[in-house]
Amino acid sequence: MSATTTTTVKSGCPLDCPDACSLSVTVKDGRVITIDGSHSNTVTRGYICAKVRGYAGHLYGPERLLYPAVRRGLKGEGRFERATWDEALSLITDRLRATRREWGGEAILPLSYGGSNGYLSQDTTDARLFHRLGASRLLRTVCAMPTGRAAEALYGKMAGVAYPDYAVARLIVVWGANPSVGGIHLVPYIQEAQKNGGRLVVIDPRRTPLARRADSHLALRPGTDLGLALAVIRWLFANDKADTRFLARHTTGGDELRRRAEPWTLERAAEVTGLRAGDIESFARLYAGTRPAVIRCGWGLERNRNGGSAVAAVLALPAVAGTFGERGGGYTLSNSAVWDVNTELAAAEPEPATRAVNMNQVGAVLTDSPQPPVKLLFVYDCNPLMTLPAQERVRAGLQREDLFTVVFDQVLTDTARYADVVLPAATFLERREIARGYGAYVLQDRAAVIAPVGESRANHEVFAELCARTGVSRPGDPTTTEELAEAIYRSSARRDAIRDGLAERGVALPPAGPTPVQFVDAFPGTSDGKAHLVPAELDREAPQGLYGFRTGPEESFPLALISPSTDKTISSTLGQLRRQHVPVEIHPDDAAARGISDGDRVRLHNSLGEVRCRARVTPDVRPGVVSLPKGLWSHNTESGTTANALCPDSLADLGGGACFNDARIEVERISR
Ligand SMILES: Nc1nc2c(c(=O)[nH]1)N[C@H]1C(S)=C(S)[C@@H](COP(=O)(O)OP(=O)(O)OC[C@H]3O[C@@H](n4cnc5c(=O)[nH]c(N)nc54)[C@H](O)[C@@H]3O)O[C@H]1N2
Ligand SMILES: Nc1nc2c(c(=O)[nH]1)N[C@H]1C(S)=C(S)[C@@H](COP(=O)(O)OP(=O)(O)OC[C@H]3O[C@@H](n4cnc5c(=O)[nH]c(N)nc54)[C@H](O)[C@@H]3O)O[C@H]1N2
Ligand SMILES: [Mo]
Repeated sequence: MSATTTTTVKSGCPLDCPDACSLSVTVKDGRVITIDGSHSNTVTRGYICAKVRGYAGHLYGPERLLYPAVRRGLKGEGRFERATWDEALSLITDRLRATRREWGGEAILPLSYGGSNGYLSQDTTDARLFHRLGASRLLRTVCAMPTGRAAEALYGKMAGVAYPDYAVARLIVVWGANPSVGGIHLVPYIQEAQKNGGRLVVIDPRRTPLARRADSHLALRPGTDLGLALAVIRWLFANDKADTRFLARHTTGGDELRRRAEPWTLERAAEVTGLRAGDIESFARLYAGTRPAVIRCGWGLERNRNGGSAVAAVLALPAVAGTFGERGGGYTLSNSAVWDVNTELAAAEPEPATRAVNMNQVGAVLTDSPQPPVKLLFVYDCNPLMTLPAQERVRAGLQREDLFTVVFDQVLTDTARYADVVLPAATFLERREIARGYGAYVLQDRAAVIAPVGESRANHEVFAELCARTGVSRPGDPTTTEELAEAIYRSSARRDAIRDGLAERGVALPPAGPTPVQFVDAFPGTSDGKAHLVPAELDREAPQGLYGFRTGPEESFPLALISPSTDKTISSTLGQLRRQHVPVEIHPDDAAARGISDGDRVRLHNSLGEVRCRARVTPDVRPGVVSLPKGLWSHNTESGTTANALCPDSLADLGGGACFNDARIEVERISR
């Protein structure tokens, strides 16, 4: 009889979510049995989402990659033959070298995004490898670029209102965010505020769970937030509700902002947003007259042609109305910058000045034959076929016979089926990881909970080995897990606070005081410490100037398609566990006009592609808008294509950001 051992081990979730939950993992005989929340991260409060509770399905499911493999079938078919790590890395090394020799380093394109949000597994030895090979640089633009540009220029990425402080707010505005799926630990604090008489306003084209419980749900047309925010700003100035003292003392650009908001009368905003002028005015009045008032700005509003200006206008609101300076007042966007980790320093490798590729346009780059062409694509920490816009262009690129594609992932994704070589990656439970929240104020450094499943290996180890094999390693490079962790901490301006927190509690918590209060103990990180309401750099960057509202090119498709997050996946991560087909949501009026009933098969199409799936007829989306979630896999629709097949690869006004929520399509019933 063999003795069984069961232990409970602490971990921290690094997946791409604001909350960064602290975890308690039960391990029996080296296998993960259950995963639950702990209290180390104070906002986790002992509970976590169902996705991560079911993460054992990701660790041990049939899609898990257990060893390296080399393609034997056609691209896309998913037929591979097992190889050793040595064979796979030799093959990759040869191809990296040959590509560089024949076409130059820029013919190599590393493609990575949010799969592994941890500090150890991204921008460490991977950056070193690709930078030193002189590879094309990747502009990581699919998410958070417009919000990041706006937040940095206006406030220098000032720390935001902490989740627990939402409980004391008297007005909470949830703007283009859906915390009920995308950061669940904010929700109880919002409920607490409501229980204490606080008001809730939700600004979203869909009736989200919070919109149902809100005092006011402003279901605007997607991509029109700029008009709404400027109309509120105009109303505040016009009705003597602007905080002129605050504006004079703590901001620049207030007068110019007022001038730019001037055309946005309630009537014009109503026309553009599809809201009633009276509802906009009521919201403006409520925001002017309620304290503390906090805005939770999400990412739904950034993903369109005016998204950057929209976010800037939303972030300007607390300055104009003067909601800063008290607990529960101000705004929250991303708090990722508060740890001040300098990844370039940590990797000991500055970015070279090689060709920069906007990842929203990878499909075009792979198919348009730029000089030099991309001949080697190295995909890790992302699933581009399912998460980039213009899916059919991406697919056409991945199908190119003369493209050598490496996919380094934990599971056999739809993208991995197109790989020439697949490499198995270790999950955060199989290696050390340093994970920080971008909503919750927390940083956790946790050791492996189990041994690597199969032959999977950690990113930083594999890229360090590729550095050595390609001959770009240098003496003194931080390379081992311990050296890299040390370099990460050393690069941070907050290293002492982090180290003390980790030593005392195993987690590092808030950067200042109990939690930071904006303009009391968190101030703008701009050059002069003021909020810049019309920053010159954004004004230069936005095609029509900051706060300019771009319309057109004229659309020939009548419905706006949005693709929000769901509680089943994180982007496309864990999508292999969601087996069912997923329907598109359409409003009863739009369905009736097209003879579509609930459950009918429909075809969604525009000039970029098509999706065939079922229709769910529901008033939860506003008329004129259809919704098909982000993060689907090919098995989730009848056609094997997803919303991304319909998403344009055009760019937002700031940061080269994605326009996922700026798609126009038509929907038709498929006759049986
Ligand atoms: N239609 C539409 N598309 C969207 C969006 C949208 O709103 N609408 N949103 C966009 C947004 S917000 C984002 S952030 C992007 C995200 O897009 P991606 O960056 O592609 O993210 P995921 O789909 O989560 O894929 C991450 C992959 O990394 C793998 N992975 C996880 N950890 C590791 C690791 O340690 N090592 C390696 N090698 N691999 C690992 C996972 O298994 C997973 O397959 O999608 C974007 N796509
Ligand atoms: N469960 C789960 N959690 C996640 C993720 C996930 O995929 N699943 N993704 C993670 C990632 S990568 C990110 S970036 C964050 C994103 O976090 P959120 O910003 O909360 O997520 P989204 O679902 O992209 O968008 C939020 C809301 O914006 C709405 N929306 C769409 N277009 C517009 C618009 O033009 N204006 C306005 N006002 N609203 C609009 C959508 O209907 C949606 O309800 O969440 C993270 N957390
Ligand atoms: Mo994201």
